[in-house]
Amino acid sequence: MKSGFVVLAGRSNVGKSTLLNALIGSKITIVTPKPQTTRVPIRGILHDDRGQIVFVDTPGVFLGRNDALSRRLNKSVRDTLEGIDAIVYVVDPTRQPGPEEEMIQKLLRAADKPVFLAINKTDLTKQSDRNLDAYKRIDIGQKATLSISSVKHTNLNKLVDALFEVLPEGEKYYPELQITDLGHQQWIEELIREKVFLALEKELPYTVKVTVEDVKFRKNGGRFIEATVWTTHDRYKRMIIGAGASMIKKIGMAARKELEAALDTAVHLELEVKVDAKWPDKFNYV
Ligand SMILES: Nc1nc2c(ncn2[C@@H]2O[C@H](COP(=O)(O)OP(=O)(O)OP(=O)(O)O)[C@@H](O)[C@H]2O)c(=O)[nH]1
Ligand SMILES: [Mg+2]
Repeated sequence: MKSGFVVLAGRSNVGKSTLLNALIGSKITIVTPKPQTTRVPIRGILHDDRGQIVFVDTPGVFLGRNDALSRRLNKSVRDTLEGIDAIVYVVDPTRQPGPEEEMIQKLLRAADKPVFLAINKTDLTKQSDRNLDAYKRIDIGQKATLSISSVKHTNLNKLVDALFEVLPEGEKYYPELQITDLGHQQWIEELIREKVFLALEKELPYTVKVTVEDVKFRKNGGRFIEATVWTTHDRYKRMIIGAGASMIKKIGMAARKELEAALDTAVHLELEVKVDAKWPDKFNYV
């Protein structure tokens, strides 16, 4: 039996979370077209005849902002690289390599673990043609370079095969039926945060965190969920609520729809928007 921890690392927005979900075959971690979507390392567990791989989705390295939250997100990537067995370094050929790639490559070299370079989004041939060679030239002593598409599931089997080759023999870390370490409450918080990211423009999503205050199970099987959308300023609060509460209603509706589909039951979701200017300074990813 093989078992081990594999970290998915890379710049923001390259598709690490999409890859994690595709590898596990279930939506475990949230995905949006905006950078810094993932805020805490989230585990997805792949079970197979050969053993078990614990994949760790990490926040993307992002140098576009130098605030407390960004610094912690970047630090969390460094921390997850400790005590692991292998790394999948995910790159996105639809964008040119930038300073973030250099920073990540430095971290990966220092981690001194087996690395696989996964060139993602290869389904977007038109957009990626121009940069593909630059990514193929990357040499950080990787075991192999694979062209993949997380959306089309291209070559993901090859990636898993290659990972099993390098993982150590060992006992399972998680029971057979467990596919994530994310708790129910945190899952709901993340799902609402995804809808916030998708609905809000510009810097607004980065001022937001979500907490679930209460989940009640109703007699008929339905759920009553109370959650708070936190932001850092009163004027952001007004924008998140929107004219006639249109924005928060839109966010709530999208979140409720997905919660109902996933839980297969009626959901009553109450969202309140509150201000805590200090939350990004207090933010902790562990
Ligand atoms: N066409 C295509 N789009 C992809 C693929 N993988 C990811 N995407 C898209 O890329 C965007 C970013 O995906 P995420 O999975 O959130 O990226 P991430 O690396 O986890 O981003 P952070 O959490 O911000 O670091 C989303 O719009 C995805 O739908 C792929 O293989 N093909
Ligand atoms: Mg992510």
